[in-house]
Amino acid sequence: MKNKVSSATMQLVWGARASRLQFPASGRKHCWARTILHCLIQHANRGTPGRDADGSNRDGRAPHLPLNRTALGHHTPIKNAILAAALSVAITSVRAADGPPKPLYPGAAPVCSCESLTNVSLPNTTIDSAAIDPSDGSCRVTASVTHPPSGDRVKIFTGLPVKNWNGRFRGNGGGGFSGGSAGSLRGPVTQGYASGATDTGHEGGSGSFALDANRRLNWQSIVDNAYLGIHEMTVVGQALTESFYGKPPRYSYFVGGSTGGRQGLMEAQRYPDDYDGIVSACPAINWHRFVPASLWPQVVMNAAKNFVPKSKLDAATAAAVAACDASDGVTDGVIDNPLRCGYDPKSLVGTKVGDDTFTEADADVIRKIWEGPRGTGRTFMWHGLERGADVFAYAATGGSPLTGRPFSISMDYFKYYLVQDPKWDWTTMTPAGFELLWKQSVEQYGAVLGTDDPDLTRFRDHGGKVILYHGLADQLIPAAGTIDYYKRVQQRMGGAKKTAQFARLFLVPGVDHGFRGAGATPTGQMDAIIRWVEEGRAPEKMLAERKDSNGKVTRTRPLFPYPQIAKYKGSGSTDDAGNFVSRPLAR
Ligand SMILES: [Ca+2]
Repeated sequence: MKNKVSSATMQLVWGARASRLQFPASGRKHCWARTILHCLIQHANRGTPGRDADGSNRDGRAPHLPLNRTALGHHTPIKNAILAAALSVAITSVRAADGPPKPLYPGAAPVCSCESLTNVSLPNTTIDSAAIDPSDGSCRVTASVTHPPSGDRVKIFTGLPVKNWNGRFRGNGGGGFSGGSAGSLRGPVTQGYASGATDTGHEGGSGSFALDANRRLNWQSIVDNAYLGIHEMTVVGQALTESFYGKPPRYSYFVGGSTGGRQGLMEAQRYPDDYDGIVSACPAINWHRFVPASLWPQVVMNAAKNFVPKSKLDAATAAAVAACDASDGVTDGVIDNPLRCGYDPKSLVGTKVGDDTFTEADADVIRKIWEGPRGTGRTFMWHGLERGADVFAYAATGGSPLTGRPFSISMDYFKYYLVQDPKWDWTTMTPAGFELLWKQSVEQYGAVLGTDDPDLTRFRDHGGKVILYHGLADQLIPAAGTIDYYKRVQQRMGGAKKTAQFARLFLVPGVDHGFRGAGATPTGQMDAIIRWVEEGRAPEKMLAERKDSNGKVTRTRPLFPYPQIAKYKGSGSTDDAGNFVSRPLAR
């Protein structure tokens, strides 16, 4: 909340409150007196650029995205399950290694009852309920925000610890097309955070909200999901926090992976005063490019009339790992720098994979998947999956004979956002048609969903800090897109050193979209961002851990800020982070 309103406005507000608004002289204090203050703050915040009256976005900036369970039903049950699980792990991994942070206001206690928060008044906002959650004793508030004249309804969930509030607000992100859920509040609230989440205007993980009943684009829903919902959640959540404790959160943090990672960077780009610290894991930025690009493997297989079975895809991935594993100095099943691995699957041609034989046509499909989509004249469209990542996530097949099972989020995006036909048959699309729709996506949704604006000046000047991290075997969002974005931030923000003063990217070898795999999983991100924001201690490295099935740590590795990467020094245990040093990542 700090720095959100000018000091003059603040003085006016506090002055008004002191002179005209009084808490009841006896009994439990009520929250209504805080309401006026928050109305004014809300109005100040709503001035943030972003949306015209018709709901369209014209300011050239970008906001948010998602990856979650989707409603492709029979098309993609397996991938949906993988994705949902991966996202849950990704987000959990942000929490797991961190203990509760130290309280900023020791002894802080509510100044009013939980139930009285229903009296808080905010513009275009209805407080639907406020009650103690019996399972954890926290105060849970559900609110709805609308944007007249639209009849949209963005649901906002806020959790407020009755005891041991640590003085901070934490916003939590969603996954896939899901903006978020109340379920994400439990962990942060237990650690003493006032915490918020939102459905960004629709329930579930389908992208169908983008179309109305007449198959026209529902721009209000698109914009709510893209960026408005998260901002509203932040404004309402911070206001409720101040109402409940009688003081605003001293610091605010946003944490999310995948779509949540995009939501965090969207906040930094579009609403730079909302948060002091952002943890952005495997962010689904570049949405307008990477989401349509994720259909490319199916387009390739469909055009070649060669749907490659999972066994052959896995064989190619294993062969690539075998070929490039040792080049980083440690044979551990991990390609530390897949950007340098040029393994060609031609060496597999003629070999047996189960009862099948790997063919030149199979090799050609896999080459094109790794290369990524290319247009007319082989022009670059987007990055492919890195060697070592699970190719099946994009190139899933099933049935007999084999047919394609496109990635559900990509499929929804094509059907609802691009083609505007829920019954669209993707198999009728040629590579040329794919290129046209990809270009449409870039032009139509770049400023809305792309979240690739490298200008973080306002966020930096606000004092904001952001930690990004991305698995180098991510099977759903190629890390190369995040590297591209970070390099663009460096160029825009005055170079590598100046950028590192407020934004750092950590690449994580050998882990997927859920930060699982042969590599080690990052830990301590929340502690790191708090230290950076509150103590000015920038993260020089982070620790990644690999655990066995009993939870025992069997390997540690350091992670260094891009463009540095950990390199084995040549002696000592390769399972001990102490035996690795920082070296520049080569491309
Ligand atoms: Ca290796």
